[in-house]
Amino acid sequence: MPRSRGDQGHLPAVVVLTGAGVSAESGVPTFRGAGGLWRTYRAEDLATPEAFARDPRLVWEWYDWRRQTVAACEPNAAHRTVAEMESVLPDFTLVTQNVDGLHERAGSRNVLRLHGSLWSLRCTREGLRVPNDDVPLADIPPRCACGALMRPDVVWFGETLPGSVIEAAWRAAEAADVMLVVGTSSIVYPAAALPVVALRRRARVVEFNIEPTDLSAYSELVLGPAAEMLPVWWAAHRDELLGA
Ligand code: BV8
Repeated sequence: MPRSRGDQGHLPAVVVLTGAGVSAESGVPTFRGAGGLWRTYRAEDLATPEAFARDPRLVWEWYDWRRQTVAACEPNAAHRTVAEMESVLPDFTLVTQNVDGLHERAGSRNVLRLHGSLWSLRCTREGLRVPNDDVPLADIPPRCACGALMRPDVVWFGETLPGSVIEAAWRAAEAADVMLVVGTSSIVYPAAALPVVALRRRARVVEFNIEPTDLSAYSELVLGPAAEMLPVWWAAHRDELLGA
């Protein structure tokens, strides 16, 4: 288990980083796996500022379809386990690459959303953010009260992540004693750099995936569906992490 930081009273700092795989068993398509979104659509055709500038209606039709798909899904046991960890561990940080909102629906309260949210729209002129959970969307493409186009409030390829969010995630990774990496292909940066930051600080990195990734050579890989394996791992390690 994690190194002590000297004082005996120190309880381990635990960070959980999730990707699309944590929502797979809820029925939300992943991006790169079998049946993944990027298998059906080309990321550069839909998840870039250029794609939106070229055809905002097409991009919004894709996001409206994704919102409808997610709205029909429920959080799974992995999301619920993460929410329970947050409620009992004194030093816990959840960082997600997901935009589906299932962590929040499972009860997670403090979520560092690296890539934004399907459930927020942003005015392309003023930057104003508007929560919106209409499924389907009333208008496609939606417009702001000022008349300008609204865009999905997500981070597209080639766009920088919200500074405060990635900085908080980076600090948490640097301070982590234990990092659980759940359901991510560890391909997209800067999110994929977070486990490397934790490893450099000699943290214990445990990966939950149905197949190995580039991170697996440096992590403890727990093979199997997250909704099954994460609750089992938490039950086996809860006391250790609580310093019991
Ligand atoms: C940035 C939009 C600074 C929201 C997403 C060249 C030019 C420009 C940039 C780059 C470049 N080279 C690299 C970059 C950086 C680029 C990048 O990393 N590209 C990759 C593809 C190489 N990153 C960026 O552009 C980021 N911004 O760097 O800004 C900058 C700016 C300009 C120039 C340089 C730098 C922005 C990244 C965010 C992009 N937005 N989506 C949306 O519509 O969703 S990325 C997309 O991938 C999603 O957000 C998703 O979160 C993310 C990661 O995917 P995963 O979550 O890992 O999902 P995936 O399907 O890949 O994997 C699922 C995993 O789960 C698999 O391993 C599978 O085995 C597993 N699994 C499946 N089922 C289960 C399971 N595990 C457990 N249980 C199961 N049941």
